[in-house]
Amino acid sequence: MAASLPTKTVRVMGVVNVTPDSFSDGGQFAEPAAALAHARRLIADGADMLDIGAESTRPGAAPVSEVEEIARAVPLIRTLRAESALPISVDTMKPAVARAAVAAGATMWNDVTALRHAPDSLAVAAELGCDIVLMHMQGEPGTMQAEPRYYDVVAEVAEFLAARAQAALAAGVRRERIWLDPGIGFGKHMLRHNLPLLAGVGHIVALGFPVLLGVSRKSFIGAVDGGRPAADQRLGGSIAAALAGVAAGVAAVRVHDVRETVQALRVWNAIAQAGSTPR
Ligand code: HH2
Repeated sequence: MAASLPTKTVRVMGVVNVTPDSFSDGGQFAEPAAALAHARRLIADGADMLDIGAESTRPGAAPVSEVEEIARAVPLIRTLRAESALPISVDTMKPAVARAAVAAGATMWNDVTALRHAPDSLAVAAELGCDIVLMHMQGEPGTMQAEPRYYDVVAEVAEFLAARAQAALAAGVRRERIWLDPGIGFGKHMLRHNLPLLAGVGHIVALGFPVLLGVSRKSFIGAVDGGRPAADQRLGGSIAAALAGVAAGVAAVRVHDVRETVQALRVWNAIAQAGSTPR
């Protein structure tokens, strides 16, 4: 009898950047056909959800108009929704883009500004009724890496996220819709802030909302690895950092390399199950 595959309890969110300038995949999927093929590949590789982004958040990225962002993201979301029931997230700070994405079939709004970008962000989030990711970022994408400062990065990020969750609840977002994300790499010094924040991510989990963690291919991995490997040469470090989050209880990891992450989680879980089974 064939053994069944070990399950994985942490969800894997596959990243699809329909952008010419993302730091992580350098515009490989900017063309609609390439983005669709990539999304299908991530689903086949075992993604539990997809995150569609049409504007890069890396420092120095060119701003994208609302119209352009919708034109890049919405047809892809519509096509994917027609062929799959998988949860689809839209990575945007613009309420109008979130609204168009949800109308096309997205089920989650991933906002790196934690609903602070536009005056109507909170109200639109409540109205849409979809899942909402509230992410921590110090400063603005363009300048956030200039001189990030914290007294206690873990406490400050936790305090910020708790306050944004309260703001969302007060605006009418339902509690079970709220996700939190510490925003690794967003207004954080490469080693001085990202590493302690990852080490303390359990304090974010303890706030009582599901936590999404995005460490995949980020610069701090290159910095830890001394020689600054390029973004697509950071897989080992990405998996190590994701597993650190898993150990602390995160609910989902946002990754570029879905197949390898799913394998890592299956092995992680198989070991955990073996440890809890009487010998
Ligand atoms: N990281 C990136 C973008 N969006 N959203 C959440 N919730 N958490 C993250 O850590 C996060 C995010 C950056 O990665 P990527 O999408 O690959 O790059 P870019 O913003 O340049 O498109």
